[in-house]
Amino acid sequence: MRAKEAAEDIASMRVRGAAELARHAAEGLRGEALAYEGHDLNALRALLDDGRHQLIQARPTAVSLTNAVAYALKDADKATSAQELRLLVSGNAEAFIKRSREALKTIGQLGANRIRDGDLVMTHCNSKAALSAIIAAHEQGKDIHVLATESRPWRQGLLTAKDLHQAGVPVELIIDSAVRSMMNKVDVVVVGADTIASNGALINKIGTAQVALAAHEARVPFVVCAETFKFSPRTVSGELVNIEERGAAEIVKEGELPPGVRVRNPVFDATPAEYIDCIVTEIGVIPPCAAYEVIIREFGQEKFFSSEG
Ligand code: RI2
Repeated sequence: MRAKEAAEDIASMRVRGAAELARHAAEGLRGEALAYEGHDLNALRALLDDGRHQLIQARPTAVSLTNAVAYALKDADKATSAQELRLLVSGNAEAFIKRSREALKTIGQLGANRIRDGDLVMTHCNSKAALSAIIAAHEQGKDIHVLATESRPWRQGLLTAKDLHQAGVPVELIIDSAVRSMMNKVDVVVVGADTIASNGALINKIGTAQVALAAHEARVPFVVCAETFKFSPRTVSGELVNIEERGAAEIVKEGELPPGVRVRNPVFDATPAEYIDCIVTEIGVIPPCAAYEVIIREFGQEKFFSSEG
């Protein structure tokens, strides 16, 4: 698979989920590097640069994508031959994919500790990181039940219900507007992340902020599961997270509304740090106010002011 193909898969949402699309981007750059059979270092650099642009523009919100691309191209400027660059990018991409899979497992183990025997767990959208924790809790022998929100308009809640059912976890599906009504019965909310900002805010699937608000009001712990590559170094330099807005066709059919009525379809929202109890990462369970330190540890100072991460 070349970078262009990977970018198309991501933009069309054939591949989705913040971590999965990051791995797909890394795989695309690896493919781009390995497909080049020439000896012209600058020609390969140009191909990779083009691929990098296509990938990071494929979806604007999940920083995991930008971070994966940066990881795959780490030290690319130091390569002195096309062959060296090819091996470097391929090795970096493989290392990212391996690291991200290991992170998912660790998050599962740590996140499971936040889920107690007998808990009713609510989750929103379809996050592999959140599911890793929920399934690990079930595998530890805890008697848990899950409420999965439908997550309009793409209805990723159906994927969550299928994933949990397949893993043997009892699960029920609810429509998004049933969240407040069901919250009094819920013991813990576990969600994933597309991006974590330096102030500890969570950017995740639209509706997450409403779930968090309802959990806060009902005094239900709200747990976020996020690999460290979902933390955004660019937010340290004050950059705001760009919230993707998708087309009206995902919400209404043609002719359902009078002409001139506009449909808004923001697909992510921001949950403030004060509604988050903890963030489960592969380097430990942290309070949201520690997001800045995670960014410094993982990305270093030099990333803060780069224009494309
Ligand atoms: P994992 C998804 O975005 C959801 O917002 C989900 O919570 C988040 O990515 C993290 O997913 P989308 O691609 O990386 O469905 O934990 O728009 O799988």
